[in-house]
Amino acid sequence: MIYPLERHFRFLALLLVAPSLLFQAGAAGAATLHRDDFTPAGTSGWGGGGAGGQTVQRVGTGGPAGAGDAYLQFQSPGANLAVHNALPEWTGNFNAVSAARITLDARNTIGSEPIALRLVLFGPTSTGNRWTSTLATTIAADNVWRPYTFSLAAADLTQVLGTGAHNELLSGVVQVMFRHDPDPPSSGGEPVLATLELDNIRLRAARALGDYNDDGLISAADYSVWQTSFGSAAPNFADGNTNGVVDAADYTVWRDALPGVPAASVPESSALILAASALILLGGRRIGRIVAVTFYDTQPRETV
Ligand SMILES: [Ca+2]
Ligand SMILES: [Ca+2]
Ligand SMILES: [Ca+2]
Repeated sequence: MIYPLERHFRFLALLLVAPSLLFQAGAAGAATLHRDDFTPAGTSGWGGGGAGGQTVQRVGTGGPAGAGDAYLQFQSPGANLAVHNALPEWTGNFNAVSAARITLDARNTIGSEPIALRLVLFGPTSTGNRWTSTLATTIAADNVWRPYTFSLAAADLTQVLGTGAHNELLSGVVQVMFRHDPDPPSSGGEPVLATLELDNIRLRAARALGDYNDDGLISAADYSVWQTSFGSAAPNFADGNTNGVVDAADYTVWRDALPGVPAASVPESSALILAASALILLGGRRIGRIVAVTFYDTQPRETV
């Protein structure tokens, strides 16, 4: 059991020793299984132009990173909007590589209709197994790049065609598609007048514990996210223990996830109490007040 005062000292000391830990932070395995950033010429296998006048093209500049950042542009003049890929990078056994989600940056240009975007996964041809996102993601026509995540989990997908289980689907994906499809989820999508722009389309494993900036690494950058998010009860990657608030326990989640940090170098409660006590002795009343503020600031949130 951690007594309230010890918990408080521990939190303060964690803050104070964190910079030394940051130098020991290293890279974990990258979680991106495949990424299309459209730097190469062409559309990287993404197609969808059709008889309705739709066009797909690579645009060389103006992506999320600004000048020089190429992206994919799909225009639909009132026909179905569906951009898809069947290259080996986007097909095969997703289970074997622990794929859990597809993330991307998207923009819908001003003058378009809002886009209700869903992921569509086509399973083995023998069973015609087809699943799509249960909830559509609205891409507003405001010309702003934003990041979006599309889950591959059974809980987030609806089977709209064929037979076969979700596991069969992910074991033999034959095509990945993003499609305009307002409610309810369907097997064929709907027409729309819109220009959908995409970049950084990534097939990814689940976000690792402690990866608070979702870059596939456990590093100092995640500590910064935790620090700036501290106390927030809004949905937040830095809520590592998923208790609904960014708190001291989430620091521990990050610290424990740091690769290559010997156990002896990780501060634990007894050493932290000594460190905090020494600081109080050295710093006198001013540090004592900081301790008190921190205590009353963090204690109620930890009980949420
Ligand atoms: Ca790009
Ligand atoms: Ca990270
Ligand atoms: Ca938390």
